[in-house]
Formats: sequence, structure tokens, C-alpha cells
Amino acid sequence: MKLVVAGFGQCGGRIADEFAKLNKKARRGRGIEIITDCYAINADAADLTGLKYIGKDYQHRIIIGSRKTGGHGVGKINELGAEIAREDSDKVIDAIRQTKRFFETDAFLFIASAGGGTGSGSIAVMTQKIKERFAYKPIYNLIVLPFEHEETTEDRTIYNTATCLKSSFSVADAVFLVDNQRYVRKDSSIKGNIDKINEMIAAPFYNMLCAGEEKKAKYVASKVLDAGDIIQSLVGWTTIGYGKSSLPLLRFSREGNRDFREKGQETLKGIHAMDEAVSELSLKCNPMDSKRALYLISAPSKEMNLDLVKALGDYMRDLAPEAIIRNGDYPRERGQLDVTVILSELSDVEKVRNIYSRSTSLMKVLQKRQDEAEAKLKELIDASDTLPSLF
Ligand SMILES: Nc1nc2c(ncn2[C@@H]2O[C@H](COP(=O)(O)OP(=O)(O)OP(=O)(O)O)[C@@H](O)[C@H]2O)c(=O)[nH]1
Ligand SMILES: [Mg+2]
Repeated sequence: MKLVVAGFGQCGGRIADEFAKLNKKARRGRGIEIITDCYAINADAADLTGLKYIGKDYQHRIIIGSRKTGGHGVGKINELGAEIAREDSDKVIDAIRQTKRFFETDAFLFIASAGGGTGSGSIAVMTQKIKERFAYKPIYNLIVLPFEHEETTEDRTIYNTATCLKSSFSVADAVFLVDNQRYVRKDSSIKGNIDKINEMIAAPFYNMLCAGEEKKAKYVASKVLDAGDIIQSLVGWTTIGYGKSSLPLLRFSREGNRDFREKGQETLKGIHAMDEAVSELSLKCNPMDSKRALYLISAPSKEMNLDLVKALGDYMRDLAPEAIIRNGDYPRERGQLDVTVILSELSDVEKVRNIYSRSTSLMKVLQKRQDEAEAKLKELIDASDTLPSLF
């Protein structure tokens, strides 16, 4: 599957840069392309400078809103982020229209954090504009949710997150939810290491995108997971996860003389990898709530067998009994077995519900604070009523 990827704001731009890096890896290591082009859009010129893989020209690193922000961002006001996206949407559309081999693109992936201003405000507006312009290609959003400490220290973070999620859900074909806090829990040593987190966010997409683009016969799957399968599996709230098992025991054995214990181990390792993928989903959710699911097994071809595929299928069916399940295999990896899992069309997401309800109560508190402040100021002005003015 081939994507046009665009990142909005600082977080979005950095993760889009990670995707550009994955494409380089696919091209060099596998001789295939998974990204037709990659863009970063920001109101902050300095943020665009830090990127490494996205083209340096003004058509790939696009500054929006400079008339209103002077190139210094929107300072967490996501309404302003939305406004400048509306005003400068032509810049972005023009750049995307010039994507080389645009016709090969299967879908768009737009990325932003929900808690900031520029990305949070612009992603849904740009998604809508692109949908109007290229109605025949699906467009997905990947939205990064704030760390816990940001939610508690800054009211605006919750409000931005809520309005961004609501808007994005209403226009995108699917919304990948990525919870920053999950990545800190996974490995506490990466706390503060945002580059590592971004790498972990993009990694699960790698085999998933490569599988259908593989051209060398020996790496083509018995059941290929192509763009059609992925597109059919993505609707509404979505999470993605990735797990792996190393295969030290099996690496040197030949299929012909594999004994029964090794065969059993393969299946166990597959289950282990799928377990990891599900427990490390990009956002905590209940798999029972998903209506569409997809899994991809990537392993050396001699490790792939029908028992394994069937065992993982049964496992997925237990986890997500109401989901339409699609799957594929990809005989590419060496020395390890990977499982990528997507759970989509989630009918409930606790975290999103929580953010909506906190934001709703917050709005009442903010309105009350504003009313009180205005009343106090009025009292102060009234106290000066009988004094002469210098004007
Ligand atoms: N995973 C990840 N999260 C990030 C990154 N940069 C910022 N964030 C998170 O994104 C939120 C802040 O949004 P930014 O993307 O910095 O904001 P922006 O879109 O540039 O908007 P401005 O307010 O105009 O700067 C916070 O929740 C950060 O924790 C990043 O590179 N990776
Ligand atoms: Mg910024």
C-alpha cells in the first residue's frame, strides 16, 4: 500500500519524518516504495528546520499562516490553527497535487497531536479540503493524545484534544489513536526521548505497507495483504499494535527435519507475538468493541505454516468476536516472527469518552471563571465612576 503522508504542527511533522525514514528503509532494504511523498505543514518555521528526511524545499515543508503568526506558531490556540489552515489550504493542496506518481497513491495519512494548537486545529480542516478535492481516495488521520502530566497541568490541552478528536472523527475515513502515555509505560528508559517514541509509533506500519508492494516472488505471501484489505479494514476509531518473537531455536533447522516440539513452539511464538501486539496497541481499548480487525504475520517463509495461521485466526476471533477479520502473511523477516494487529470501527473508546466529558465540564468552569472575572472588573470600573479622566 502506498500513502501520501502529511504531518501538521511539530508532533505531526516529526512523525511524518519518521514515515519518510521508513520509506527510505523500504527502498534500500527491499527495493519497494511505500510512501509516494511526504510533507510537513507548520505555522512555526523553526519546527520545520529540525526535520531530517522530508524534502527541504518549500513545497514539502510548508509554512501556513505566516501573516497571522509571523512564523512563530499559534501558541496552543487550535481555533487559530483551524483558521490559518482554511486560509492557506490551497498551498497544501497545490503541493500534494504535484506529488510524483500521485496516481499510484492508495490513501492519505495525515498526522498531528491533539493537544497543541497548529496540528490540532489544522488536521481536520485539511482532511476535509482534501476529501472535497480527491473524493476517490480514502484519508486517514493519526492523532497523538497528550501525556498524562499535560492533561493535568494545562486545561487547554484537554479542550484542544476534545475538539480535535470530534472534528477529525467527523471527516476522516478512519482515525488512528495514539496515546503518548502508553509509550512511556512500555519502556520507562525512553521517558523524555521523543524520537524513540516517534519511531515506535511509525514502526507497526512498516510490514503492513510493504506486504502488498513486494515484487520479488520469493517474498510474495501465500495470502497477500494488499491495499484493498487494509482499506476495507479501516473505519472510524482505530488502534494499531505490533509484537514480535525471536526465533533462535528454529533459525537453523530445515523444514524437512523439524520435529513436533519445534512445530508446537512456532504456534506458541505466534500467539506470544499477537498477545504482545494486542497489549501494546497504540491506545488501550477493548478488542470486543471492534467491528473490523486485521492481522499480518511476518516471518521467514519456512516458519510460516497453516497451523500457525489458523491458531492466530482462532485467537483473534476470540478477542474480537464481532469483527470482520482480515489477515495476511509476509515471508520476509529473518530470525523473528512479527505480528501486526489493527482493531478498527471501535464502538467505544474509554479514553475518548473521558476526554469529551472532562472537556464539557471544563467549558462550564472556564465560562464561570470568565463571568466572575468580568463581574469583578466591572466593580472596579464602577468604583472609578466619579473620578475625572485624563482623556
Ligand atoms: N509523540 C510525540 N508527541 C509530541 C511530539 N511533539 C509534541 N508532542 C506532543 O504534542 C502536543 C503538543 O503539540 P505540538 O505538536 O507541539 O503543537 P503544534 O501542533 O506545533 O501547535 P503549537 O501550539 O502551535 O506549537 C503535546 O501533547 C506533546 O506531548 C513528538 O515529536 N512526538
Ligand atoms: Mg508548534
